[in-house]
Amino acid sequence: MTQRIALADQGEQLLADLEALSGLVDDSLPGWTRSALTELDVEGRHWVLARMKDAGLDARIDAAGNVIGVLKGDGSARGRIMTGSHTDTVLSGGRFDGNVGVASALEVVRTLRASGITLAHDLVVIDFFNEEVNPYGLSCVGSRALTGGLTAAHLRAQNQEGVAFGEALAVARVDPNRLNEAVMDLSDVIAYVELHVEQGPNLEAQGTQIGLVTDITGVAPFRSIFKGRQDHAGTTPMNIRRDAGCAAAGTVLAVEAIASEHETSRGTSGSITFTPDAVNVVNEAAEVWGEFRSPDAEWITHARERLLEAAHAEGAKRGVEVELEWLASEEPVPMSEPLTAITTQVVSDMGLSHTRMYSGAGHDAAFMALQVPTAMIFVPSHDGRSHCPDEFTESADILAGAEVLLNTIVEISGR
Ligand code: HGY
Ligand code: MN
Ligand code: MN
Ligand code: MN
Repeated sequence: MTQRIALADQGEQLLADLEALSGLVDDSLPGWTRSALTELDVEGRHWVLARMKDAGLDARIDAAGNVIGVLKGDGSARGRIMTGSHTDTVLSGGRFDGNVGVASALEVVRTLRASGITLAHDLVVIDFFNEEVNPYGLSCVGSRALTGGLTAAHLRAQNQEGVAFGEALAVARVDPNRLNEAVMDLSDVIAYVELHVEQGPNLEAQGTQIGLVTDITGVAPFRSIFKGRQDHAGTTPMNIRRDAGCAAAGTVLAVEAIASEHETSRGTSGSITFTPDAVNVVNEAAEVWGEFRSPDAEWITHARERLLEAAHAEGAKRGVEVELEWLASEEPVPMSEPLTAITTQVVSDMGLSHTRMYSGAGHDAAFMALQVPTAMIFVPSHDGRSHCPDEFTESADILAGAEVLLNTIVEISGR
């Protein structure tokens, strides 16, 4: 039975940090918005840098915009332990997604120092840059860069205005020509553990306090462009129109239909734009950005083929040209069973109810898991809501999750 270590100051500073982060947002939008590739996000990551330094970490921002702090161990064990998450948000998002993992990692450091506990291993705390899908269709930019997964093709990805992602990095104070300097040799990392809100309904529905993630969903984002002919809405007979908007709408419904055939699959067309987008004009062009998700890589492959067929069929019956490209797709990723067993033992010792579960949300942990033993700890999301202003997690659940993170790291380090 491990001796449970309680958070310093009962987690008061952790909650204060979350409150402060929720104040660094774009107030012109509902909910909480701190999009990557904005001045606000730069301010947010510099706030994290300062908090890391306040907590006694040797901290820096790497060439990919990741904020990285190191708490030296006593050197008696080889290797490093890593923990963290992200602090960027979706548009009109919540204040817990990502932030809970970064604020809790800071609390772990403060508690270790306040308790006079020196780990055997160095502890690396990280706030990953740009975890949420950006206007170039790319997510997990910082964790891809750190794990060597960011490619020149990613930098060429364009937004709806045709601007390449590599050009957009300047606003984030990231130099695309130096990204390779962010690649970290992870061969000595014995564990990466990420605390995150579940963003789904399961824990609260089951009345369970802690989720232990078994695997993280595969994601296949796409961009589709439809080109028809602009016409008068009143004088153009239906049978001679080349309505790009209708071809796009048919494709959106195809995404929904394909994903609805399978219990664990998800299909979302999150962004659709019409051109010229006027009430009395048949749209000449349309653009749909969306994604499929599933724990089953084979299903994703099959769904991609079917959507391509469906989109082209929607175009063909209207004389609309269709282009559909798949963006940075990711396979489903299993978490480390041995590491999850340690976390499970810690949670049991702490007397917290817990369950194993799949993550329908993507995470930086999915990229870390490709190279190092990785585990994720979930805490409940009220009503299962996330990526929306109603996203909410009780403070007591956050503090319990942070304490699990703390005791798991201490257990891994053999203290
Ligand atoms: O989109 C996701 O699943 C994650 O919240 N970035
Ligand atoms: Mn998110
Ligand atoms: Mn997240
Ligand atoms: Mn994440």
